[in-house]
Formats: sequence, C-alpha cells, structure tokens
Amino acid sequence: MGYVDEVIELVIKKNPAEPEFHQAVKEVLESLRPVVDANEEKFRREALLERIVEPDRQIKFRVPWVDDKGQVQVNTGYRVQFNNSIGPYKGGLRLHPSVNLGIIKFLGFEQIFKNSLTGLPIGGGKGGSDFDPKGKSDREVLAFCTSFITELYKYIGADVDVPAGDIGTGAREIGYMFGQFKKIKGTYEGVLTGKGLTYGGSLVRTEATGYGLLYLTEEMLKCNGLDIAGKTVVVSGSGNVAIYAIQKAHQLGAKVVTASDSNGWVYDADGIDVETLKEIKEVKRARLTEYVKYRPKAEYHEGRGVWNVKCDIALPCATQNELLLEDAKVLVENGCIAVAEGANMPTTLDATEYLLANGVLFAPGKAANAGGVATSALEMSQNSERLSWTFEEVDAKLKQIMVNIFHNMSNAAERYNAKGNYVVGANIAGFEKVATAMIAQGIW
Ligand code: NDP
Ligand code: 2IT
Repeated sequence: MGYVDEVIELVIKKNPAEPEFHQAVKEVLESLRPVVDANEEKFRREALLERIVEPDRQIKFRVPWVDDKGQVQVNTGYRVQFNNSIGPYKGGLRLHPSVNLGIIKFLGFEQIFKNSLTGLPIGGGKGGSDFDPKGKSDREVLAFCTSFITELYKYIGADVDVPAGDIGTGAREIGYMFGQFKKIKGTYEGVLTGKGLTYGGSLVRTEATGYGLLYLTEEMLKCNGLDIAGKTVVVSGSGNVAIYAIQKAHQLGAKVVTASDSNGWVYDADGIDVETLKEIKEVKRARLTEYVKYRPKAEYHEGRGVWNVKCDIALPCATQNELLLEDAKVLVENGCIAVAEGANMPTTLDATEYLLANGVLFAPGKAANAGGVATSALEMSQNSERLSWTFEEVDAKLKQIMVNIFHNMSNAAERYNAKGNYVVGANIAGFEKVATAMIAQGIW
C-alpha cells in the first residue's frame, strides 16, 4: 500500500465516527499523490503526513450559561489548534447545533492549506460550539459568549491563536467575546478578527469572503476565455458569505437568481435584491419566507432545490455536503460552466469528480473562500501597526490576493500534469509551503 493510502487508513482508524474529517483528509491527500511519490522516502522518514493530519492540540470544554427563564443550559465548546508552522493558529468559530469534534477538525484541517494559499503568515485552527444562536435573545447570546471566552481565553492571543466568525458567529458574537477577553485578560489586543469598525475591525472584512469568491471566479473565467458579465448565477445560503457574493456578482454584471436557508429557497427572476436579504437576515434575523413579502414576484419553495435552477455559474455558500452527485448531474445537464465554493467542503467528493470529468471549471473552497481569512490577516496587520486602512486599500489587497491564489493553484496543477484541475492545484500549492516550514523547524 502506498504512503498516502496508509495515512488515510490510519486517520479513519484513529478517528472513528468523524466522517467529515475523513472526507477532508481524503480530498487533500489524494491530491498530494504526485508530490508524495516524488518525495516518499524523505516524507516517510519524517512522518510528515502522520504529523500533518494530527492536530497540535484539541481543546474541549463545558460552556454553562443561564437562559431568559433562569434555567442553566450547558453546551460544549471546542478549539482545535491544528498547525502553526507558518503563523499563529487562525480560523473561525462555528455556532450551530450540528457542531462536533469531527466537524471542527475537518474545518481546521482545511484551514491549514487555505491559510497557506493566502500567502500571509497564518496557521490553521477552528473552533465553535453546539450552541444554536437562532431564536435566542441578545442577552442569551451574551451569556453564552461570555461563558465561552471565560474558558477559551486561556488558549488564545494575538500571537497565539486568533479566532473569527463562521456559521452563527458574526459581528455581535465577536463583539461580546472581545469584551469578555479584554475584561479578564486586561490586554487590548487583536485576539479576534471580524471586530466592529470602532474597536479595531477592518473595513471589507464583512464583505471579504463573498467578494473574494467573486474575484477568484472572475479570474478563473477570464483565464478560460470567459466573461462573468451577463451570466446567470445560483447561490445557496443567505448568510454572510452568500449576501456579499450576490452583491459582488451583481456589481460585476452577472445576475443571481436564488438564495436559500436551512428551511427553503427563493427564486427571483429579476435578480435577488441584496438590500432585502440584508434587512431580513442581518437586521431582523428572520427566515427567508419573508423575502416574498418584500418582492411579490419572487417564489419561495420549501426544502432544497437551488441546483435545479438553470444557470451558468453555481456558488454553494451555505454548509458542507450541500451539493450532491445528483445535483452535479443536473447542473451539467443544464449547461453550468463553473462551480466555485463559498462554503467549506459544500460539494461531496463524487459530485466534485463528476463536475471535473464533465469539464466544469471547479474552484475548491480552500482557494475560493480564502478572502475572508485573508482579510482577517489584514485586520491583524492593521491591529499590529495600530492603524486602519481605507476600504479601497483593503479591497485592492483582497483582489490581488484572490488573483494570486488562482494563478498559484493553476500553476501548481500544470506543474503536476493536471492542467485545469484546481482541486489538485490548490491542495499542492497550499501543502508545499506548510511542508517546507514543518521540515525546516525540526520535529514537533
Ligand atoms: P452564516 O451563519 O452567516 O450563514 C449560513 C447560511 O447557511 C445560512 O443561510 C444558513 O441557513 C445556511 N446553513 C447553515 N447550516 C446549514 C445546514 N446545515 N443546512 C442548510 N443550510 C444551512 O454563515 P457564513 O455565511 O459565514 O458561512 C457559510 C459557509 O461559508 C460555511 O461553510 C462557512 O464555514 C464558510 N465560510 C465562511 C467564512 C466567513 O468569513 N464567514 C469564510 C470562509 C468560509 P439558516 O439560517 O437556516 O441556518
Ligand atoms: O472558514 C473560514 O475561513 C472562516 N470562517 C474565516 C476565518 C477567519 O479567521 O477569518
């Protein structure tokens, strides 16, 4: 058995009941075969793959808080510090009832290579809790966030580990967490990113993941002789990533006709109205059923279904494993030319293979959604120099980073005889820098 297969087997054996982590490891290691084959003896002697699939440490803790009825609730908190060979651990905090260790590990593992691709000095980590912010009052969210940081503060810091937002964690939660960190640690430092603009946040961070997704998609199309203007786009999700992906797609002359949440989806033939979506999701924190009240010509459908809408470009921006093989088949049948992942691992492995085999341009999440964490790293830079850059400055840097990521993954794919396979290219390009740093730093 080859080294790659041995390590995949080892991961499954050592981490049972963590299917999302297995999936993420498989995707990365399968892509690395040509690099591993060319360096097998050295990598084996150094146990490089065994080390890269084992987190530096996993922190799991109790998060007790009091709800509005005076009842004590108990959630589980996690922080997986996966790899800090190129910089402090960096990655978001997911607050969703589905959160478990395997999900945080898959996200932390992806983050290592994503962060490497940004070209910025950030290592990989991820955290979160099975707390569900939906339907909770501001006071309950504050109670949870305060308790969460009262434990997590011991393990994070501007030069150690810098968490940020992810599903269920936005500006409100980051603010509450920053306040508690400051109170108990007594330092005013860039320990979290995605902060409010009045206390160390960066302009463009809110928009960054969605905007970055479109900058990379635009470059991918351009380099394949295509123009994004005039294209019909379907988007899933209606959260932070989806909203700003839709906004930038419209600015670039494309038309986005769908958005979704975990209950259903909307089709708006005139193009999704971003201001309406922001009002419903960012201000009212309501369900997507509200959309048709503002836009009577639009349609609301229960359940899933955005991938059945005819489109040129599909942008999954909700969650993992939301685009299945059957969806990929419909997309291909409907003439879809490109899929770019705004979410982390939204496309299953068999769906990805099907899209690639059928000539669909496919930008994997660790490249396509890297704009969020890249702008977080720009927030860290601004915090370190105690200055704030303008919107235009940050946006220009973000765009350049996304264009560079596209070319780095495209070139890496070509170097290993996999021209146009950006999954292989992104994994190899992300891995090379981390591997070089790990080997240079001895055995740890
Ligand atoms: P939000 O919480 O702002 O929005 C998440 C959206 O996805 C909501 O519309 C939500 O619907 C939907 N969703 C979440 N879980 C599920 C589920 N299990 N089934 C169906 N729909 C679901 O999160 P973000 O927009 O920040 O994150 C979206 C994705 O992008 C995630 O995969 C995240 O890891 C990834 N990402 C986020 C970055 C960021 O900067 N925020 C950066 C890079 C990647 P509902 O409201 O009904 O739950
Ligand atoms: O998946 C991700 O890259 C994020 N949720 C953003 C992480 C960050 O540190 O900004």
